[in-house]
Amino acid sequence: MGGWVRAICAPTDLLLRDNSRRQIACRFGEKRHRRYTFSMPITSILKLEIERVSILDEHGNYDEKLGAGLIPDADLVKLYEAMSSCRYLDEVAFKLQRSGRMGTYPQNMGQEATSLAAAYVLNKDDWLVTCYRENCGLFWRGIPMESILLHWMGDERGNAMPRAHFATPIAVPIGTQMLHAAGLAWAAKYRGEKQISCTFFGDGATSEGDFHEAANFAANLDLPVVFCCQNNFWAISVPGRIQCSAPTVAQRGIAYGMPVVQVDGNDIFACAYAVKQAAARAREESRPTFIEMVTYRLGDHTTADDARRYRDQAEVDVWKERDPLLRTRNLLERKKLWNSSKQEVMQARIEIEVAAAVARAEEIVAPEVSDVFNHTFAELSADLAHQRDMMQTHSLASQAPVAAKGH
Ligand SMILES: Cc1ncc(C[n+]2csc(CCOP(=O)(O)OP(=O)(O)O)c2C)c(N)n1
Ligand SMILES: [Mg+2]
Repeated sequence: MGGWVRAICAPTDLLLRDNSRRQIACRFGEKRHRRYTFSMPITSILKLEIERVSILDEHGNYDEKLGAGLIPDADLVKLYEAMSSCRYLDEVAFKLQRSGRMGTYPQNMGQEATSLAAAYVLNKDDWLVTCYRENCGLFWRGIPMESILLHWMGDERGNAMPRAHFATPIAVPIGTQMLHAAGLAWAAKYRGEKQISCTFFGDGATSEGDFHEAANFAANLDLPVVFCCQNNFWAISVPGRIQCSAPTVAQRGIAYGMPVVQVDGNDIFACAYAVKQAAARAREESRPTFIEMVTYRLGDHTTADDARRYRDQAEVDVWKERDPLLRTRNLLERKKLWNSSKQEVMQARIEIEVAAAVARAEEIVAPEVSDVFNHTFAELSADLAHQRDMMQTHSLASQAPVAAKGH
């Protein structure tokens, strides 16, 4: 683009600016016609870089520097045992469903390291706001195994998370829990407490409106939230590339103005590293962080699914090699902290623990039908009390209806 500009100069040498903000010098009184060329260089206003953290990879490489002081050896043994017992519960739960003793169940297999790492590095009173593949982190917090079993057996008492564990009930409606996490963090900030919240969700959940609302609130209001996205590449049968065109899920966090990082989600060290940093940022600066934890579910989406219908066994086989349990065990063995006899002893103990949890879940006394009324309101209204009482009789006519109040 270009054109002509007519410049009549002022008493002193002066500088005129043409439309393109180019400076034209001329002397007093001089009439000039100058040929000029617009020059509007395109500038870069934002350059993005996303860091990826890996500390213990599937080949056994371990970064001593990044891993220093992160997980002491004694704790690593406990974390490995926790992942192993969670994995065994998964196997048992699958069989319970197949034998008609439990409803639909989503196996956690392959994703154990993510939530466990978070539960390990967070304070015990930081909120853990999960969806349905975070059993390992919940157990580490102290949620009893039978709670999870009861939930999937359709017994709501499984969702009554003891208040002391600062965990919210399992969230099956995709995405809802991220908003709860933002709300809990907002409440803590409002009260001047140092408590933060850490929420888990899948890659598919980042395509839900709830994610965008939660992320926007958290970033705008400076809320202490750690967003942990478990990118397992699938939302049931929908591959990630169909529901998100961006090369990383992490950049969805950048869009809302929060720091992001991608980690190897099958590496318990990398997950712990990222959550620790994010938790410090949340606590000290009251800022949210988005962590993309790249992982893989080795099982079907749930027991109602057959993943063989939409994904190749070759893909599953690659991820079996990257199993978080396998690589943690290999590291422990290299450090002479683990061997096959310890494995056998642990396995025997786990089998007893899981069997006891199954027994507790199956032997729980059936709830009263009236519980549906008794635990919904602090004070039951007259018409609801009437409904409850009528429900317990065999005849609708056996009691006179109470006059409805207010409507
Ligand atoms: C609001 C809502 N929509 C749809 C579903 C059905 N649904 C259950 S799981 C799922 C996919 C979730 O994928 P992702 O968030 O990646 O989690 P993943 O199961 O892979 O861990 C869908 C669509 C649901 N539970 N809730
Ligand atoms: Mg997914």
